[in-house]
Amino acid sequence: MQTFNTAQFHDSLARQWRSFGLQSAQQMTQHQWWQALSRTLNELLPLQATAPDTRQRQVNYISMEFLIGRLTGNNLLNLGLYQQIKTALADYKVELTDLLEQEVDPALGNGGLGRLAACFLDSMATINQPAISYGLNYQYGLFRQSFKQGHQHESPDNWMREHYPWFTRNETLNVQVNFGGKLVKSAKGVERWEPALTLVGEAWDLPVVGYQNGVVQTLRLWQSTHSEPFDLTLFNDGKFLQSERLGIEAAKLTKVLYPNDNHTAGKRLRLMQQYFQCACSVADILRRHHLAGYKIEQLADYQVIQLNDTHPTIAIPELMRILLDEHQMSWDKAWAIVSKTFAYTNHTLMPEALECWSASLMQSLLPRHFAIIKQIDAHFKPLVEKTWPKDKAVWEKLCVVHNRQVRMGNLCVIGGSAVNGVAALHSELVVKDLFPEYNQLWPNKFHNVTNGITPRRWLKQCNPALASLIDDSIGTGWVTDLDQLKKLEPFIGDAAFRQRYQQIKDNNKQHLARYVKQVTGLVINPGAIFDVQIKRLHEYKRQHLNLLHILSLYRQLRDNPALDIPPRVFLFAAKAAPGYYLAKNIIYAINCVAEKINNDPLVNQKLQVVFIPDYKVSVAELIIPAADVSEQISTAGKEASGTGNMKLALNGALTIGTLDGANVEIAQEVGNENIFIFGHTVEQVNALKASGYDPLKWRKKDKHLDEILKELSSGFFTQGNKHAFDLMLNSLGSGGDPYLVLADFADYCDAQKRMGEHFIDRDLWTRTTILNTARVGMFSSDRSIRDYQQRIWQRKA
Ligand code: B1N
Repeated sequence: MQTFNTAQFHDSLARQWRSFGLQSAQQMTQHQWWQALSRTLNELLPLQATAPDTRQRQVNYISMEFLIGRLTGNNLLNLGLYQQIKTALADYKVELTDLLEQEVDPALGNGGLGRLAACFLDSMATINQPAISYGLNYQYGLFRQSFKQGHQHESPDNWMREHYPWFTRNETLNVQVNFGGKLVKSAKGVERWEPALTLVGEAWDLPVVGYQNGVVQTLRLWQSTHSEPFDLTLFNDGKFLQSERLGIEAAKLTKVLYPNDNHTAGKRLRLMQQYFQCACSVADILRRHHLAGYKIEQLADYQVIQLNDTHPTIAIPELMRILLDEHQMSWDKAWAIVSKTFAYTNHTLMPEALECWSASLMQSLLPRHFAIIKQIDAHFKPLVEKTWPKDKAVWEKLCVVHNRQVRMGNLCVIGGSAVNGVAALHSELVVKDLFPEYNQLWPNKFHNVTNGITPRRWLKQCNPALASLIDDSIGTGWVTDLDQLKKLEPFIGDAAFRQRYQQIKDNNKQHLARYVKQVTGLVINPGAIFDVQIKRLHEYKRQHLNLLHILSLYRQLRDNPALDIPPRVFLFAAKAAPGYYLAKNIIYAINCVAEKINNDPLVNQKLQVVFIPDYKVSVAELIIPAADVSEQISTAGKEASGTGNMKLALNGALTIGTLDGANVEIAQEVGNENIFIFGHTVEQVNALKASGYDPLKWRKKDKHLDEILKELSSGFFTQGNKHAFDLMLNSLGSGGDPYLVLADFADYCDAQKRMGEHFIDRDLWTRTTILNTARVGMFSSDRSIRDYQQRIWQRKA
């Protein structure tokens, strides 16, 4: 808990309103209040920083994405100042919760991968694992989403980073980054890189506040500029546009976050972003290492660089380049350091997400790095040759550069000391399906670290009523030791506790219903089951399977309006990558079906469908505490982990899901009777595919399903347009249904039915939801970070 100096606080606040040109605090707008409060807190912070423990290796977490969400409320909570500030502001007649709503929601990430990085920041600071994290300071975050006649519309997310009050620009940390040009041979035959372009990386720091422990770490986001962004001579000659050309060109680099999730597009600018981020971060890591008084040879003893997927892989040849070219180290000595320093987390098995760069692009942009990568291959070859003599196929699979492609996953495995997957099942598949031969070479390199979520944001902050019920029941220790939630189990026998728990859920549902009314105009029934699917829109996540079940209920209700089922509201929230037309078509289909159902008086007392626009962290914070049912219905083997599944279960939603990703472990923790599992398992999926899966056969043998699909192509939902859902329907038909939607349909409907029956017994339902909260303690990101410490960061190489 921080000590709070009221006088200092008011002084600092006064400096803020004066800086706005105002005469008193009362003249501030709500937005200025948020700015002023945040700047004030940020100014007070560094004094509270605790020196890191230098006996532990420091973690350098590099990620292209950090989906941090709003910071002011979270920082207040972690500082332990929430109540005091609330009271202090009340003196000015300012309501803290209103003020916190003024904050933009920084969207510097796409989905699970970026949000995981943000949860890890919170946990590393909270358990005091010395760490610094590196990313990019995008001018535009993930696009904002709205719907026009049911279609997704994207607009730029200009989140005004220049005025974000939590940033501190650190001018002394600028880094120069080179691109392009060529390699020239010196007289001694040594190759030297003569780059064609040099950019400057500026360091923009955000504070990462540990939970009530005095620790403040840094998230350093690099922003691209030019050392001479403006040419005065050109300007004086009247060439105004040209005079700013260099600055504008440089700023392009960190202009916008690529909006793809689980997909790679192979664009030149993206590779430039990756290298820019890695060059700045590696330079900064070495600067800090030298500043601490250590020798370059000791790098791996004091630093570990954790790569969040392959996106920052180019850091590996970058560190090699520096050791070889700037420190004149031998290859073997440099390699020994590099391969001990890096560790890699794999987040996906989806082929379209595995990064491959064209060799010619890499060579033209980073000629020295490309040469180093080829040398890495050359040094690796003897080991492969020794293990699989004369086996060309194995070598072609394991080398980095093949068919004029540079395979970043291979580079990570060869160049790092550890590889981990993000859930037990996923880590098993990483070894079995992706890297079996590497596992044969280096069995000790491969690990599992199951993902986690921070209980600070995903329970204490987003669901304060449930958090205080837990505090009252078992004390406050759970916030940093989530396993303590187990102590809630005996309370399922306590009727008063159950009633309070249920009341909190009901209140949260009413709160969400008000938000839905505000953003969509739709009035939803807070007494209904709130069944939510909130995640990126992707074919493998199968939002269209959910849609088919909704259509099944719709048909049943039309056939029999008296059908005795509990009322249900299906809530979706999801963004589709702008170029992903199939995903956009699924959004459109859901919106069209929603429009029809919500306006059909025959069914709309029992069935409603909402697509909440512009899904982002702050919207997740509203939906999750209000959810009754959590849809985790990806095709088995496709979702590496999922983390929304953990947040929802923690907040008392029951999962309906496949045996995929972390669902497997959630089922183990909560017990099979407290979760609704359905669908083909990984083995069954593989067998079905091997035997030649034909969706038409599945459609033919299920009349109900056939009718639903027919109705979708009848124009019934689209004012006669029979082709409106062609993309989605083709994928389910002649497209071969690659994610087995039709094969899992019947079992899914059956699980949904069981779930509806469970809901009717309200007391049983409440007991089950309490057990979910009580039993998911292992999914704290504090536990994930401790696993990283034990299995990867503190392991002696
Ligand atoms: O990473 C999350 C997992 O919980 C999810 O299951 C997984 O889908 C997600 C390329 C990705 N994997 N790969 C990406 C994101 C952006 C991009 O440009 C790939 N995201 C995941 C956390 O482990």
